[in-house]
Amino acid sequence: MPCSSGLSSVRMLCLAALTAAVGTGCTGKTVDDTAIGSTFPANFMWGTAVAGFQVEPGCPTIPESECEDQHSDWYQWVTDPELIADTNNHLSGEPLSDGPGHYELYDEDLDNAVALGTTAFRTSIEWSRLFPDGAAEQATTVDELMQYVDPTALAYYNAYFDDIVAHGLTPLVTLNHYTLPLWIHNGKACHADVDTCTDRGWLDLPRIKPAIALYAGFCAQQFGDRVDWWATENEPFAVVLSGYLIPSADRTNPPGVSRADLAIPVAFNLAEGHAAMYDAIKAYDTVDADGDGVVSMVGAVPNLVATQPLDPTNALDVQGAADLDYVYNRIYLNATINGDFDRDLDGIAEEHRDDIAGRMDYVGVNYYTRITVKGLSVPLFGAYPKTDFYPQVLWEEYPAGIADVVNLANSYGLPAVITENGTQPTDTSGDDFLRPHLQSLLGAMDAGADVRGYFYWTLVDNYEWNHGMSYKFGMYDLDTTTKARTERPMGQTYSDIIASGTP
Ligand code: IFM
Repeated sequence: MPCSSGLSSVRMLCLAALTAAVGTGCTGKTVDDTAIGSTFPANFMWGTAVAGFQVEPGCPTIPESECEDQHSDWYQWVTDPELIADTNNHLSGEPLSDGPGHYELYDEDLDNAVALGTTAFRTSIEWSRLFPDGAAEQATTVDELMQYVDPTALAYYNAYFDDIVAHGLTPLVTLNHYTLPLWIHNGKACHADVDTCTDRGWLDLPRIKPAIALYAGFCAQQFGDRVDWWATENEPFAVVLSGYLIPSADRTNPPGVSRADLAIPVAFNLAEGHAAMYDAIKAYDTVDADGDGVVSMVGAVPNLVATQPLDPTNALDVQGAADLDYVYNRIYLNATINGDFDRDLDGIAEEHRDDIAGRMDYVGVNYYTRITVKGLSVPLFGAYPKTDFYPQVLWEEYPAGIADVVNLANSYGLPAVITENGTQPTDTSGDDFLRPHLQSLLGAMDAGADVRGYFYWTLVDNYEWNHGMSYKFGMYDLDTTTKARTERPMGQTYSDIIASGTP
């Protein structure tokens, strides 16, 4: 993927610019010298991050029917022959069996995480693994859900969280890392006709909100004795952009449609989903797992970008950069933290929701990139005034921006956790990528930023959504045939930084 783009149409450029974060190796190193000499706090969470759908498949001996969760919208999206055959969906068609097989090999992966010196581990639970069929929708309480749970999945997660804790790793658990059960979101049917499909996922708020809240409450009830750090939703803006607004070669999420009239409501439905999950976790996680006096820390995980005007002396560009920051970074945070809903994206929140506000204990920040924009005199999406930007420089790794995004999170009065930051490592990425980002992060903390942890994306090469295994972000390289993991040179740099507390 290029650092800058000469794509001719506004629409094509935005397709590439606004989809989910994928860093690909362009550098814009800025090292904050104030960080040199200071150290990260002793209790700082050092981790790596994975997600169930991406890391579980590929078991060496467990049959695919158990190793792969075959009941999610994403399973359908990447395996359905008709969807794959349609090149507009940009699906690699790579079999999930090429994945790392974490479902079977998680103990080895946790050993590897410990070998790096990490103290925490971010992973996710798959809703469709616990509740593979729609019968679960008959439950009206968390306790009733137990009769619909898949016992194999429940046993798996219990053993999994036991093992994470036994490795001395603090779990940070995402409840919704994109995937939804097929019974609540039939991405193929909605891709074919989003107006008439019946299992509509985030489009059907009255259905998904209570269902996802019960699922969250169930997880909190079952696993809260080992988990204190919860993340409700991963990269809600990516769900919106790549699923409903501008699916592209960079990322297509199911249902992969281009409908601004649906995309914006989905963004606010995700905010409502977060709040419902937050309340359920608070009600059902009653155990302080690590004995630090805090029973639960519940946040969401937006992917935040650093934004910059193409020409800082051009008022339109300056406004465009500010508006990209508003739409990409702030809409969801304003809604979930302050209860302020700006449904027409005009910069003014017409609606305040007390039933949504105040439901965030920390902001999980996925940080990958800076986007440089040209301002537009008319909005890209006519009905939404704040969409008056035209991305020019894309996927630029920009270490200084990590300070910008934690300061943005802190500006809401909340601590930040870097829940993802990563690259496709080369032999020099320890010095080119990791150190500069962590120097900037430490510089921000020296200047007062409240940041509780850093999770590198990712531990071992995994299934990068529509791209399959072709994107390799791992601290550990994966041999897709033997499933052997081999530490990349950046791993040693990470270990050194963790051991010394100094980047
Ligand atoms: O692999 C993804 C992850 O699932 C969400 N954040 C960005 C990563 C790299 O693209």
